[in-house]
Amino acid sequence: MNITVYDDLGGSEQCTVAEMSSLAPNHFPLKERVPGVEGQAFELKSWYHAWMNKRQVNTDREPVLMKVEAVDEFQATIPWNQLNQAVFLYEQDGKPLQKGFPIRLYVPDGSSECLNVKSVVTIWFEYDQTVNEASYGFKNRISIDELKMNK
Ligand SMILES: Nc1nc2c(c(=O)[nH]1)N[C@H]1C(S)=C(S)[C@@H](COP(=O)(O)O)O[C@H]1N2
Ligand SMILES: [Mo]
Repeated sequence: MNITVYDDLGGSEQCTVAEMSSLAPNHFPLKERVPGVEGQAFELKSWYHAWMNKRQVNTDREPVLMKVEAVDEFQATIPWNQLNQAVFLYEQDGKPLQKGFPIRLYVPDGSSECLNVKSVVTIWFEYDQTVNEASYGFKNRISIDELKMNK
């Protein structure tokens, strides 16, 4: 299963877990940042900079937020300043994740444990929106009929 990453400056890329984690400069056991949780993680922000550099995109501008979406359409939107300790868990016991595959976000500095999104498959880095608070939940799944009824 691929992970699609959008940088919101017009670029996007599909990566496998192996491609993402091999680009990441900083790997460690997750329990160093999230006590009690086993597995290997890589740091989000240093991965982000490596990814932008690899694509030769100017990294002078930091994103203002990251948004992620999971296989089950659970989403989280997180201000960049809550992501300093954020990591992606990608391996447990040397194997792909059984829970949270392909990768799971952990946000130790975040406002809620609900931001630890399992099974992330889409990532967006946004530069222009303003958000002060993190949010999470299931994507709106309003049918056309409901939209008509609410008119
Ligand atoms: N993909 C996905 N990730 C998710 C959720 C979800 O429903 N789907 N729930 C979130 C919420 S509300 C919480 S509290 C934690 C629960 O993590 P756990 O399953 O490891 O206990 O996962 C978060 N990540
Ligand atoms: Mo939660």
